Amino acid sequence: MTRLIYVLNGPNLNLLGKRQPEIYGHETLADVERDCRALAGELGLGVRFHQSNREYEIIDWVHAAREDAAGIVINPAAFTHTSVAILDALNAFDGPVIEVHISNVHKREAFRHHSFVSGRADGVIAGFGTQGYLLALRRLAHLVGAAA
Ligand code: DHK
Repeated sequence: MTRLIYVLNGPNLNLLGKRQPEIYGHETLADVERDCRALAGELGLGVRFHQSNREYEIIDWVHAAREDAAGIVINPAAFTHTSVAILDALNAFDGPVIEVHISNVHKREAFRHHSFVSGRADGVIAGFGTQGYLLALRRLAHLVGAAA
């Protein structure tokens, strides 16, 4: 059975590749999605990939994940540092959650050093660029016992 992983992306990540490339790199979110799908196929995982600039949509996808997902990769972007609501939604999800940040948030402004989501995440990846998503999928494949 293919295990389904939700890969959720927060605000401004639709501009990945164009926005502050010195921090977030030159890859677009479409590139990230393509690479996630390719790796997921190798790992025996399915992927549902979403991005939104609206907090409630991310919350709704976490609720949807309760129905059919084995795990979640989430880059909440700026909501990382502000959203108790996303934390609460993730607390209502039973499977493993990996939090990803493209940049090393700890090397940046002090307001980026705190994450509400880390209070729920089973692992946190920061500063590995967009490769962080792939590392997160590999970890989830291990945690959910994927076929490959
Ligand atoms: C992305 C953002 O948009 C910021 O608001 C976060 C995160 C960091 C990232 O590194 O992926 O602070």
